Amino acid sequence: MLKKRFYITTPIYYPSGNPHIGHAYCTTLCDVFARYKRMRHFECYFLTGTDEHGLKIEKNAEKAGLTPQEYVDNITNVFTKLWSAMKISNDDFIRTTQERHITTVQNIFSKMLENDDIYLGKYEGWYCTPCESFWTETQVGENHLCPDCGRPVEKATEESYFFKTQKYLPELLKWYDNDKVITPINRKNEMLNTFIKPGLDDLCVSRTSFSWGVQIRENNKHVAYVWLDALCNYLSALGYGADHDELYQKFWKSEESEIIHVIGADITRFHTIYWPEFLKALGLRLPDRVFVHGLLMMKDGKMSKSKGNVVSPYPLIERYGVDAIRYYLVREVVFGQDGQFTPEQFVDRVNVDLANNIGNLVSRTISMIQKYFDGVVPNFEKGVNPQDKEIEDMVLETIFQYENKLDDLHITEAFIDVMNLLGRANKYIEETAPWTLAKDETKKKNLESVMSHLAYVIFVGTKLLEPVLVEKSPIIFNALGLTKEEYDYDNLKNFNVLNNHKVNKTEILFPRLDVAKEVEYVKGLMGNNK
Ligand code: ME8
Repeated sequence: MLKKRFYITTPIYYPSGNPHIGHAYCTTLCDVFARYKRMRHFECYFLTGTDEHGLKIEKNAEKAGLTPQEYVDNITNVFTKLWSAMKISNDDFIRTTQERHITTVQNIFSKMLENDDIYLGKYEGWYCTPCESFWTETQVGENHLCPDCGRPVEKATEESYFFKTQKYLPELLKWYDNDKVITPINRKNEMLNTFIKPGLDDLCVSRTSFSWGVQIRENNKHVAYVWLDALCNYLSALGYGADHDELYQKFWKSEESEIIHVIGADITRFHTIYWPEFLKALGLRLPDRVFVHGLLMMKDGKMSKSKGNVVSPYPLIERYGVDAIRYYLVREVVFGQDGQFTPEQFVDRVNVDLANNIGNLVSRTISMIQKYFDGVVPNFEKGVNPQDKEIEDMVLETIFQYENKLDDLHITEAFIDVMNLLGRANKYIEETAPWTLAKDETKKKNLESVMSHLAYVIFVGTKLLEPVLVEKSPIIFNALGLTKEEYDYDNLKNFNVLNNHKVNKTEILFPRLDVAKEVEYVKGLMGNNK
């Protein structure tokens, strides 16, 4: 069934330190998917937010001499400011300290208790505070280190509620039968081999040793385990169980909605084992896809707040513009694999792809149309020059591949195809040598065709890049003389869209960077996350 609606979520981040480029990576990916779907006239709901409860936050707040609420208010503010600076188009921002969320978690907990999915027991095990995760003896090994983050764990014993993980295991495995639900597929195998086959323990879903959490109605000594609390955000933001639940009906309940969670590899277990089980316990449908992206690493390993090796996106945005950062993130880190942030690659991407491939193509084409045709794009005619058919076919093939790849979440590859199309257009200029054609009156038709083909390829390439290049694409459309109605996605395959349009000179779209100087500058930012 072709789904017409699209619900996409980022993880809700811990406001336990300022956001870094790793968070920006995940949020940008989701933003690009959301913008792509909207561009194709899907009804889309894009959610992000912050995960504000738990022991780690409570401890951090104490250290800072603030109440937990003051502490999370401050940092959440930094997150929302960053998203607006990065032109993130989220439809909502959920905070787990909001009343709407707290009520939903309490209702969900009550429902699970009523259904006998949760029981009261005693917990003895190892706890990793930074990850807010319990581990068994075997999982932490001899050295008592957290299997996720490698930091020391602490012994914990307390009365706790437990979720019966075996009860919904058959349904979980049925969901796993579909190879698309967890992408890339090796993540699914990892879950099966590491957690499911050795035997899933019941999950501890409440804590009594601290109070900064959602209080359980039935037993006020307990707060909900922060992961149960956090995962419910995907429902609470839609108004699940509330009086006004239109969004829930539209984007979760309706089979017409495609539900996609984008997460980092560090939190796969929660999203692909416990979350689907919680949903089954509530009798709800499961997400269509959980997309696990790789992590952005630094030379000394995973970029993380506690290691202090993080890069803040702000100074990058200020110096290079938001499009450069967005493009780098989407293009450089192959979706699903870990990527390494290096200043050299960053500067290279801006120069090679943005300044040369796009910027140059646009400015050369506009100047030539002005010089040879008084700024008016000649009418499009097919197949005049020997290379024209190849260009026409390549445009249609690129659009086809782009849609298939983005619909299947292969984001990096989709944008590589678009860059290849623009690269081909640059080569087409060299091959057809318009400056030579212009000297020969009998070659006028050839020259017209080169210009109309170039203008059209720029339109298509820019439209396909629009979800990434949010600032520069309207400038390019304007340079081509297109109105908003004309540069609608539905016009993408209309070869004649630019006929007789008056072009305008643009500013320099992406200034070429001085490699040595800018590499030094970016190096200076590393480790500085203010
Ligand atoms: O885990 N590279 O929050 P969190 C790429 N609150 N992405 C990175 C990254 C890196 N170096 N570092 C972080 C939590 N991320 C929970 C989530 S969801 C119900 C609760 C991204 O602040 C990546 O998407 O630790 C990762 O999964 C997420 O931030 C974790 O953010």
